[in-house]
Amino acid sequence: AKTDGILPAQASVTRNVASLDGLWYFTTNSDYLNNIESADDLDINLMPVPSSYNDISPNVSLRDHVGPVWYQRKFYVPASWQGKKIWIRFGSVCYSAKVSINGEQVASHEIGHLPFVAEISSQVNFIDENVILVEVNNILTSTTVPQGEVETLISGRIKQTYTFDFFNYAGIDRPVVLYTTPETYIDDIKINTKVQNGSGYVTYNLTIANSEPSISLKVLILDKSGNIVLETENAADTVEIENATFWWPYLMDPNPGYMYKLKVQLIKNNELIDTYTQPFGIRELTFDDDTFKINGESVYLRGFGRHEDSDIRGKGLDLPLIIRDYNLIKWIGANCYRTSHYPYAEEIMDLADELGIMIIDEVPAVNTDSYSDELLENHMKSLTELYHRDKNRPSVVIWSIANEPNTEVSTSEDYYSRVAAHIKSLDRTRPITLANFYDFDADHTGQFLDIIGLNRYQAWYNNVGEIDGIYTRILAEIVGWRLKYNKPVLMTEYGADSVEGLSILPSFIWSEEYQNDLMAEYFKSFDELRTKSWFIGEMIWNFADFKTDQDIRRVGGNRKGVFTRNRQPKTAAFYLRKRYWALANQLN
Ligand code: GCB
Repeated sequence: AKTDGILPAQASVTRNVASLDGLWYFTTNSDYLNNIESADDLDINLMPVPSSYNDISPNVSLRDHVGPVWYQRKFYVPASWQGKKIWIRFGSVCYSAKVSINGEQVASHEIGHLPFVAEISSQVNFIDENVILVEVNNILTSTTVPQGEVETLISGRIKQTYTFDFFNYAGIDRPVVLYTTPETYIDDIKINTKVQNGSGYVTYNLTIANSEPSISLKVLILDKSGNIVLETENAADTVEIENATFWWPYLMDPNPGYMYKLKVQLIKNNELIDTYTQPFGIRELTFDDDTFKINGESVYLRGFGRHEDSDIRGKGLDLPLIIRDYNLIKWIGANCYRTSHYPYAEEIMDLADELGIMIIDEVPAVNTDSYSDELLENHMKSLTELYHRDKNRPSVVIWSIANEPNTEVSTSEDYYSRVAAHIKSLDRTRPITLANFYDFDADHTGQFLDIIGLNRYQAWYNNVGEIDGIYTRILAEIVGWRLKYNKPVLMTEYGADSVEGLSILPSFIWSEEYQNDLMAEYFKSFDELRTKSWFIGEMIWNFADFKTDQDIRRVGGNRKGVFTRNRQPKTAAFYLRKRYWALANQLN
């Protein structure tokens, strides 16, 4: 599959888009491949796209299925598409996909949560129905990102095991679209911005596929209201926009998330042959040993670790849910979250751009515990693909190259030096971090990072019940990392589980009171640290409760959310809201 030039499908006067979302035939049994419509290995042999398949059925064998499943549907291609290039684009398939059209394989892709496209012009027909079959496989091994292991249980059943703390949902979990481009088309657009004295400097670079000398270009920059602020004719350029409106994070400006558009037009013999409009924001990040700034102003991150997770649909894209989530993020006054522990849907990222929510954009590398060249290659591939997808997003302010890998073993040193060098070879405009779990004296990776990310569970996994030890211990740990590496430090995770409605006084673990009391002690240490410019933010774990694998430490899943899984507030949400709004008013 193609994973660069991965611009989202966009309908325009030169391009068509048709959705393939809806109900697809589905089976876990390859015997039905020639007659999937009669498959009876499950309840109903129809599966919604987009969705994870695991929780759609009451059937445990589907929830815990390991190995391939098949999705199939039919579609027509309009006759008016003849003569154009026809493409198919998947927002994500977890974990790997093989796509065939009318019996011919057109694409394969590995690593979930990332988009891929394939040209299918010569496989589709215009006279009859077309059949698409997608084989989806959820198996994780020691060289997939993330890692997992397949075991055979005493019953003979195959089980996927993994150490990461969220359910290994699988399926076609983001939209599938067909779209057209002309023969010569805009394949990619790259935009970088800088700010100086009220001006925005926009550097863009276009990739035009199958270009020829008779083709000329027009590049327009439009402001949010659609007024043309600039016009050029070059495929690559740096242009100045005077009195630009900068992209600011939520609550740092009355008008956060201001987006411009770069509109590209390809013209041949006075005729428009292709056009694509790329949104972008004008902002510049600066970072050094002591600070992290946006447009020259220090930013303090107040936010969450999150998950794409909800009842029934698992990680499937769900528009009501994502709007609800952003409403809650605004309500609570947060300005940031980390896409723990994998890239989130593009629809979610678009809203972050437009609302001014800063994103720590994380690859799917979570809990890596053994290193190999093959793993390294896949890990770097996930970063490359994430970069291609998200490079133009103003909301992405930090790349996270891993969550809680084993950074204690000496082999991690060489491995992360390469991972870090790889993302730096693609992008030097954004700082990089890693959410760390080990002690500073055992760590081998901080030297390669711009920002140290720390996940800490004082008074929960460590010293449970000892809320009065949090302040001293957290200060000591954070200052220890600072002294070792002399770099900005960010608390990427802290928190406690609570079951909504469980009230216990004096506070006791799992109660809402305990979660609140624990937060209060963390806040004390953060307030002490905030006096230093190098302590750049706090992100509670987690925004909402989420499903995990079965584990005696989990009650229907991880309950560290300040919201429940169906996005209602626990008492912690009101407490956090008070703090985040106070921070916003004080700092900005
Ligand atoms: C962590 C992990 C996160 C878990 C969390 C927990 O450190 O990064 O994935 O969910 O702890 O609650 O255990």
